[in-house]
Amino acid sequence: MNKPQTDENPLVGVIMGSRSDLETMQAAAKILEGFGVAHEVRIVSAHRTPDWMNEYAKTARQRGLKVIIAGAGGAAHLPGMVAAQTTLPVLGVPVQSKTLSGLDSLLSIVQMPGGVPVGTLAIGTAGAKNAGLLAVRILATNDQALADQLSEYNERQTQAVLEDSHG
Ligand code: RP5
Repeated sequence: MNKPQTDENPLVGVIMGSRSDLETMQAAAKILEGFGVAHEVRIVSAHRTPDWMNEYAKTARQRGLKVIIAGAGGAAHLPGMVAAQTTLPVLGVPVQSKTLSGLDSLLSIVQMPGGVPVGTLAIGTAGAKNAGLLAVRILATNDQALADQLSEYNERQTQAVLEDSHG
């Protein structure tokens, strides 16, 4: 459990409240891998490992991270509590919960008080995928090669839909 998955000098931290969130959050890691963005994947629980969460958030910038993607389900306090303790951009992914289908996760993450921003994505895998893409877009503001890769990604996506449409 909590096996670190770390590239050298990670730029993006993909963290989640539980191992049970991993299947969803792999969608973010897969995007980062596809774009060749160094990242790490960690289980960091706001409720079960609060000290570790504090340490992770407080040291993230000095370790060289540029963006944190935080996924959690149910009483999903992880993204907000991390955002409260770092000046890095934090992207929150509401994981689909069994009991309330992720509406609880979404509302827990999205309703932050003014002054402590979390960029909240859609519930589930689409949200995780888009968090990965947003992290790449943030990094691409200062990286032309990454921006070119994003253009190619968009072009491939468009072509795939057109091919589906025209047969
Ligand atoms: C949250 O509680 C986690 O993010 C997870 O989505 C949810 C349930 O966790 P487990 O009981 O499956 O470990 O902290």
